[in-house]
Amino acid sequence: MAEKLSGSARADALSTLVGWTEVDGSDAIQKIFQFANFNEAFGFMTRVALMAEKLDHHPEWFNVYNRVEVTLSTHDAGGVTEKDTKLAAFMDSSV
Ligand code: H2B
Repeated sequence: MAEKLSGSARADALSTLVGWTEVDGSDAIQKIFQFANFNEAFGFMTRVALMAEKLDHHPEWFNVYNRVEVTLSTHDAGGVTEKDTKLAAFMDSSV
């Protein structure tokens, strides 16, 4: 099972990401993505969904029109693992 990231390994992993912040009160990271319109937002979600299935690692997310709010954590590990930072990096490269 993936191990929760902590200490310098966590800081290093998070420093490679753009715009992700730690969630208050839970071991998770979050980011709000804004797009030009619903079509762009849903295209992004579709690309991410295909990768999430491939990785067997799935985001918590909420979409209204052009906005996608994403929370990532590894439920099986109870916190942020390398699986989350990898999926976050993929999201950053998929906008
Ligand atoms: N996604 C996330 N974010 N965390 C998990 O622990 C997780 C998952 N576990 N997707 C996977 C599915 C697990 O439930 C299946 C059985 O492999």
